[in-house]
Amino acid sequence: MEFIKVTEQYQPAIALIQLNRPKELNALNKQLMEEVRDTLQLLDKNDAVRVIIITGDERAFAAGADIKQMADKSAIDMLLIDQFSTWDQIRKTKKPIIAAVSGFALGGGCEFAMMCDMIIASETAKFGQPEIKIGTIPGAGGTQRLTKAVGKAKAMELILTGRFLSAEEAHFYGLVNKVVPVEMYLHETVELAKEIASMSPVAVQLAKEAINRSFETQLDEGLAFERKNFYLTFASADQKEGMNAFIEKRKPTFSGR
Ligand code: DAK
Repeated sequence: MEFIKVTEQYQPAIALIQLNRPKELNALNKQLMEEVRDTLQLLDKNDAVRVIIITGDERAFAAGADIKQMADKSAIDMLLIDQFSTWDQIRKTKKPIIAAVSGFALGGGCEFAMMCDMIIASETAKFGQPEIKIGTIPGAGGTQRLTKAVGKAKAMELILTGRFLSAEEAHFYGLVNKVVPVEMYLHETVELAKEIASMSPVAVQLAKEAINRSFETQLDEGLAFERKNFYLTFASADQKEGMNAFIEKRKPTFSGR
């Protein structure tokens, strides 16, 4: 891998993907996103990994898609390169992904963080969709996910002006789960990952899938989907283990079956 670093830590079952183009503020070029996609597909199949963390470095999570790679492209070039299929595959990851964000999360970087399931931010994090300043608009979900996260008025302001949202504001608007001092953001993310990794991975996967459904369906359909996944947990050894452990007053050990 040229543009990412991957660390797998099986005790607890966590994998860390670090975006690694520091000089370019982790600008997301085509190859970097393909490396992320390939890694996520492998991690999704690896039973030893239960939670995935994606991070950048202190200065930047990612300052956007690589403007230098896009600048001279035509609409048809963009259509044929079809980077969206890579992003769509990333979105299909079944295991929970937590973004650990410090510094800039802009444009595609903000969209990438929002594609993750949760965000832990350092106090220095800055979120934004500044595409308007370079004559374009968000293309990887920014107009949809940011609006759902922060509401219409704030999303309009951010996307139409390109202004940045501080970590504190991002927390206020519900875009991020928690804001911590910069020296703590990775540690805090690992703590959250550990807690999730101690749960039944089957139940975690089914819950993630059901939550994501709420963005795509009306309530009736979403509730029916949730109900099916709820029934499905009763087919798992983990549900038996979890409920028996509660009754026997002991800690459950989840096998992922
Ligand atoms: N692309 C390429 N290079 C970038 C970059 C980017 N997005 N952001 C920063 N860099 C590079 C800079 O060019 C500079 O490189 P050198 O000049 O040293 O070679 C280096 O990183 C350091 O940046 P600065 O010197 O500018 O650092 P400052 O601290 O002064 O400023 C900044 C930091 C983050 C405010 C500034 O770099 C900046 O405004 N960056 C651009 C932010 C931006 O406009 N982002 C949105 C880009 S458009 C798609 C998926 C997604 C998207 C599109 C398509 N498909 C699936 C098809 C998303 C589009 C975008 O994200």
